[in-house]
Amino acid sequence: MTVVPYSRISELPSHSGQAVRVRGWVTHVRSSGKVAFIVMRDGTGLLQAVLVKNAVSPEAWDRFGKLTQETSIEVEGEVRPDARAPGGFELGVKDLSIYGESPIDYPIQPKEHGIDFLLDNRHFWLRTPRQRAIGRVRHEVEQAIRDFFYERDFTLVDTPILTSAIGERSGLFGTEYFDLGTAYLAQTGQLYGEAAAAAFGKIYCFGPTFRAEKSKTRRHLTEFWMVEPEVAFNDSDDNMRLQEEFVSYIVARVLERRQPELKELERDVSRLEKIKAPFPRIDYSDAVKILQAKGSSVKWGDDLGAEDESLLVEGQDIPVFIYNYPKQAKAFYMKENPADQRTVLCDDLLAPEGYGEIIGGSQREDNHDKLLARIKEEGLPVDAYNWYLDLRKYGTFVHSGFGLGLERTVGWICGIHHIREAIAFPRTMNRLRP
Ligand code: NSS
Repeated sequence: MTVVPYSRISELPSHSGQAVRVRGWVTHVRSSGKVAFIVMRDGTGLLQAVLVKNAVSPEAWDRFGKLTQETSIEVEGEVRPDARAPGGFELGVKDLSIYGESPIDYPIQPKEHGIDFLLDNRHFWLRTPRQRAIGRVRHEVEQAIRDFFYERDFTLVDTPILTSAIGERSGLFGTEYFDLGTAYLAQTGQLYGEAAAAAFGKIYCFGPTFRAEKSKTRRHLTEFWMVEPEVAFNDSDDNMRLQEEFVSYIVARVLERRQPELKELERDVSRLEKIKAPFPRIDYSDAVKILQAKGSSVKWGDDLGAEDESLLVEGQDIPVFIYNYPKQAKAFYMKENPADQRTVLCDDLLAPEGYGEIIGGSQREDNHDKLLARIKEEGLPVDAYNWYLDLRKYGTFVHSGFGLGLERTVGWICGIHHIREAIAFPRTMNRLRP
């Protein structure tokens, strides 16, 4: 007996005229009494499977009658071209089996659902075309990130998630750690990345980071993914060049390989096609003047809020760097600007279309005493930073790096409103399930 091979729906065009078996989930069914249609999906595409009553066993015909949305099934039959079918091919069914039935109260129905309902049912919401498209764009962005750094000979270094208190200013999640007190979930891998840069020259880390920020905005998650390169002997200028090359590469890759997904998302791709390096650079002090002229109440010394960011990118088609912020607005590790000691050598990269900051980067303070003074000024526990200070004691070096937020980048590329849809199972202040 010949065994009919399994095929994924996306592979069917190469099996035209052949018998195959396909496994997946029913999206909908219809029947005219003698001919029945199953539309099913397997994650790679949609398939129309056609049963003719006289051509299948009575048992198979009965099983068709039991199908509901999300029933998991296997169909066997012949692949044939059909211009009207999704994907241009349909399956002439010889046999149908049911793996798992699905009661008719399946929560996600083809109608409008509220966002809380959808998030409560995230495990099912993921099965819908739009969410799948976002997931595939994210997957492509992650692959592009890895390829970009691999092609440029960066070494991937996985930095710890359980840390002693170090990182950014925003809130920390703590957990009991044996006899050593409290361990904190990493807010950044950067400080470890700096240590690794002295070992490998060019590195990046890429993983989940955690911030107990009490912000309920469309740009904040409590768990998000960040990619952080760190390069020995790069200064702040080199750092910005790397960022614009990196962002252009990621967008180009999605345009090249994910057109069907962008179409599903109804993304205006002409906006993305404009994303090419170099990006404009605005000095922070100039940015403040621009903002004040536009009526903002921002004062020199303030960090820029979401509204200010929107005002700054107004009318811009491509991302914009704002660089050299005041020292007091930024993290302790940023290098003092030799040309203006009130500021630090850093940059934020703001995405167009109001998506806001997707990257924060800086040259790092490489002078031991200045760094120590900043740690003390911020009231940070010097003990916890001894190893980090050592990097400035034994062979200090000019170095720079940045962190790109994955969900914000995916949100922008997909053109979605809230970044919680850019991760499979989002974590926010009021959501820990599913
Ligand atoms: O705080 S950052 O601006 N910078 C750092 O963490 C540095 N240690 C990076 C580095 O130089 N290696 O965060 C970087 C990016 C920021 O631009 C956002 O895109 C993203 O990380 N980010 C977030 N995304 C989602 N949710 C939250 N809460 C969030 N916070 C930062």
